[in-house]
Amino acid sequence: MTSKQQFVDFFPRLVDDLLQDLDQLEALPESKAWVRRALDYNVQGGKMNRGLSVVDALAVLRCNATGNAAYQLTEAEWERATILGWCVELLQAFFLISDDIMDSSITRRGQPCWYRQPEVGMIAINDAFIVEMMIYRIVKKYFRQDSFYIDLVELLQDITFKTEMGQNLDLITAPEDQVDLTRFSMTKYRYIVKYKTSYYSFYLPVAMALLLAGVSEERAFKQAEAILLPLGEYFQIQDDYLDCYGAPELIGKIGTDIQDNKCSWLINQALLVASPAQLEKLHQHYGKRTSEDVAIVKAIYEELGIQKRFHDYEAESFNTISKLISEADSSLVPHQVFLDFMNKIYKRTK
Ligand code: DMA
Ligand code: MG
Ligand code: MG
Ligand code: MG
Repeated sequence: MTSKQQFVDFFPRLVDDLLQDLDQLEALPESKAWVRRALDYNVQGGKMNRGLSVVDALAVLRCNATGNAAYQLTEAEWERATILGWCVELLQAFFLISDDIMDSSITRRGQPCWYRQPEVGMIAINDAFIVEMMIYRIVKKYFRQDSFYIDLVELLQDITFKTEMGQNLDLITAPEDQVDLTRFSMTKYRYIVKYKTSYYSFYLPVAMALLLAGVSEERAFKQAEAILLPLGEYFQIQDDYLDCYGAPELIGKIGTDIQDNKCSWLINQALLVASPAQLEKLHQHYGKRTSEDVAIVKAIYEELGIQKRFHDYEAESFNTISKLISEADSSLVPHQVFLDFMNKIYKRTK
């Protein structure tokens, strides 16, 4: 497993690259200072699971390809995987800056959301676009000569588009001041989550590692997708659980799903088992901003044993995904790639 510290220590080098690149645009010192601050504020400080997974997955793929279980990535291999890992983290920052505006969130990674910084406000929208373009500046600088360059660019664009469509459905299913719980269903939930979370958080890092490892077989990518999308669903269900029951000091953010009228796993589970009287109360109090409304919704979750339902789901999902992994064709993608990912997130509290 790669050391997180080494990965983190590489970031300033990329920031320097990116700022140097701005010279081509004759960027003024104040612009460069702004971009540096936006990058420092929004890209660092997360768990970095997504970025680290590119490095970890490449390490497993190289062990497998060389037939040497103790194979260590060369400096150059490590660096290329680290660069792409940071590209996933930049993509994540781009999504989170905008997600926090759209979700009216308060904190992220233990500090105020970027758009809530007094001097930032809606400038954050353009900052999100800038952070997104940084990905392509980096990819161009480091991978333009590679035969997979266009595949990599198309992969990033395709995954970004999928995420945006997922975010769109997440948002239009949760209109403000228009609570209609009949809009929600587990089917819709699964669709939202697959697109808004699983592709970019789980499939993308492994797909990047496959490209770096020189894998071009479509079947390998399909195999990765078949396991990583369910794993992503499990991850987002944890995210929804933690939104309500997680400790803000640990998750670094304050939950807003109930207030935001979100089609979350918790409300969908509640809708499956609520009595007519409980349903009526949920209709009345879900998607409202006052702490009294939120408390009533949480009390109904309690009555319905939603926390226990989650823990049961978690155990069951671990079994289902472990089975999926064990049945996968390891000549396409070694099982360890998926097991590493699973270990990073199983029973997480942050
Ligand atoms: C996460 O949805 C999806 C993206 C693309 C950021 P979310 O709003 O549940 O995320 P969070 O709980 O981190 O705000
Ligand atoms: Mg959000
Ligand atoms: Mg959101
Ligand atoms: Mg969430």
